[in-house]
Amino acid sequence: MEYAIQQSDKEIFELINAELHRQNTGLEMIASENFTFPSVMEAMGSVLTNKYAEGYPYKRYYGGCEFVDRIEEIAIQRAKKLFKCEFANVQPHSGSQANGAVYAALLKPYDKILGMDLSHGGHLTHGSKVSSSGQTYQSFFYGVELDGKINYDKVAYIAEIVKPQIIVCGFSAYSRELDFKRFKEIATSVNALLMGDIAHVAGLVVADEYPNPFPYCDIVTSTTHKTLRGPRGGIILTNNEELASKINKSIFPGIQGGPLMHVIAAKAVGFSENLKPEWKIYAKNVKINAKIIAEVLMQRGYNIVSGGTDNHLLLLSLLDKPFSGKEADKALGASGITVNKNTVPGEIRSPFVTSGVRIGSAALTSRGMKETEFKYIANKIADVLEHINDAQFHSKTKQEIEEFSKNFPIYTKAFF
Ligand code: DSN
Repeated sequence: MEYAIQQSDKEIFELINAELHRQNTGLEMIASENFTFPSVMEAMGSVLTNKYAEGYPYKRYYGGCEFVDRIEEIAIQRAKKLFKCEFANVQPHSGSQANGAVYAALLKPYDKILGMDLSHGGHLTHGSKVSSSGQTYQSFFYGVELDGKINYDKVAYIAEIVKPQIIVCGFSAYSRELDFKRFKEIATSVNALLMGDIAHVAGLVVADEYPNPFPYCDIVTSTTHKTLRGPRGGIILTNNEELASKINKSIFPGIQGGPLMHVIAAKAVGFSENLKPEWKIYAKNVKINAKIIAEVLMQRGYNIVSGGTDNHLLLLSLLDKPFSGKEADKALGASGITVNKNTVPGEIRSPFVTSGVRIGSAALTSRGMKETEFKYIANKIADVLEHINDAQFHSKTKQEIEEFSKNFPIYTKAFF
């Protein structure tokens, strides 16, 4: 037997292999997902998982940290180089932890957060009432207009009324560029700090394919696994030493315990990929491919929120169609195309049903798919939606997709 787990836990071994098959034979188009590098997975599966290292490099509460100190130091140096900033904390376990730590560092309970409305493309951690960000702090929201774009004059107007301590600019479902400079002007005018959450677009930012939040944002948070294509995790960046010190304390001992050293090593390995010249080509292709999907779907009579995309994602609005985002998600899933249902501006359905579908290009670009393949896929999406209730059509499409996917294998094994 090749792996210990094969013998010790056959049930989980088989399920992990089933997931490998699913990833290889379907089309992964969830905008927040990607296929990370085998080298990143090797670091994640390494002996580093055994090590406790509370604290920060060379200032730990445990012995035996001489190697993990160097690893974390390298991850920090690479993050700073990549994002062109002065301070980086690479310990957040996730993007949500990163955001929570920033709030805990810089706000008092009941202080005010102004963020993008979840149903307009924001994120739970930008003040949603079901998240601690909306329960510990008073949260207020700006959104998009019916054209799907942010109206900055309106953001300024809301900020003037609310007078928040922190303004969050960032999103999980917005396909246009953010004007970080304008956000900073608004934040300055009300004496607020500006936090940029670039979880979705970080991989494009580091390739200069999306505006850089620095020097405008006081703090920048991100995940490392979306367009950045590294391991699952978070980071916090800033140019302000005082904020960096507060944020470090907020991550540890504030809200986290022992850092995940295997993931921090994997972040370092992922950053080294992001620093290579090839990364710029990847990021460029991610954007080109997202545009192709949007163009084909519009040609096929579908509405794309804001009329297109400037990044890796697009939001298909089904408000004018006789079916919901949930039904579209289900039909596409049955056809081997994985997306997620998503609310759209002017939403008339619940967040569990929705009138939209969010589609991303990052993962399939990692598989080496290009213009021809993305045109084929976008047409398949339109075909499936035209046969929304035809289970036979879905299963025939799934077979075609499986054949098509075989030309773009992503992993030959499940364990690294
Ligand atoms: N779950 C992520 C997304 O899909 O955008 C955000 O946390």
